[in-house]
Amino acid sequence: MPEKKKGRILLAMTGLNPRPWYELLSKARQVVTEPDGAEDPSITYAVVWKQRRNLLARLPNLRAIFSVGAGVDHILADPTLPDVPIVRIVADNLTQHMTDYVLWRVLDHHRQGMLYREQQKRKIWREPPQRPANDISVGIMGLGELGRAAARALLLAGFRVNGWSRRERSMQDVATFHGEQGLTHFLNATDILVVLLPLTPQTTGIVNYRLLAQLRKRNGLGGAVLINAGRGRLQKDADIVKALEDGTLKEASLDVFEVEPLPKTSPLWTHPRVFVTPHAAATSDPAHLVAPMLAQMDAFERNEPLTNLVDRKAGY
Ligand code: NDP
Ligand code: OXD
Repeated sequence: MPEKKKGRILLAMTGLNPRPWYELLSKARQVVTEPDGAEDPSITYAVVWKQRRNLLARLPNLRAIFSVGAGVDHILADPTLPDVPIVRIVADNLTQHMTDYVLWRVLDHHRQGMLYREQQKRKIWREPPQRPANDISVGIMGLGELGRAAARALLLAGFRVNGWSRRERSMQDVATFHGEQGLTHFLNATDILVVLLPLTPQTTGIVNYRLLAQLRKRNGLGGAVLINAGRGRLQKDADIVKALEDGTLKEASLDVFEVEPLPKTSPLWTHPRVFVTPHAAATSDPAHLVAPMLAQMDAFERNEPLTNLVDRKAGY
């Protein structure tokens, strides 16, 4: 039985199955999925994914909000959010999933997976020219927890790596750029663009036609490639289709979309040079993430500081 004196958790999720989270959290603490009224005084923590607007606004004893994802745009979208600390996921398990996804997609584009699948369908025996990985520059937008881990893996696989961040960053063997002033230089030096940015007012719609047109197209891939595993609203779906059609982009791997689930009418579903995954690049696994979340709550109750806090002003 969970100890009664430990802070109680409100588990508030939409679009995600709360069951496994509930089962694991409730082994250690009392958990409810609905507050007992808008001003329920018994709630100490909220564990959330796309919580209902207004749900947290008036809970008088809420001390911290825990995101079950690395991204927190789903939390900050609520204009009534109370002013309490927000903790996000930073975990080896999630980072490894994302690193796998990025490596998988970069290697598939680099080794012409789309072309070979098409050739196989038509029983064509033809070998296109090959370029070594060190002739390809992968540019990562977002050099945070996930971007840096992906960069390390790509370097080990032999690629050249560029990184773009908000503030100036340095990373061994990575050419780093930052801010608006660094963006054009970063794009002009990038063959395969990997987007691992958070969604904020500054990054919304950033992956548009104008940006894609600045990517380098001199590589053996026959054109620039886009991989977006950040957030769907970073991109303009229609601009990606246009860029694919006019040769600005050769191929794209998209894990996230402006509207999710991706509407059945979207041309991205059937585009021959688009690889679609359903926002599954790095799934939050409660079996790995609940224990550290509970440990943070215990530490907080011993007056230790919370870690992996969101900077609300920066929006991530
Ligand atoms: P971090 O907060 O660790 O890193 C964010 C990076 O983006 C930082 O380098 C930051 O710059 C940079 N950044 C933020 N705003 C700007 C800006 N305006 N201009 C330039 N750079 C900017 O986040 P994570 O690496 O942990 O996660 C990144 C995102 O990945 C999440 O926010 C989420 O949206 C997405 N995600 C997607 C998943 C999926 O399954 N598809 C799974 C998990 C996460 P600086 O270094 O200067 O702070
Ligand atoms: C996340 C996600 O932000 O799964 O962790 O999208």
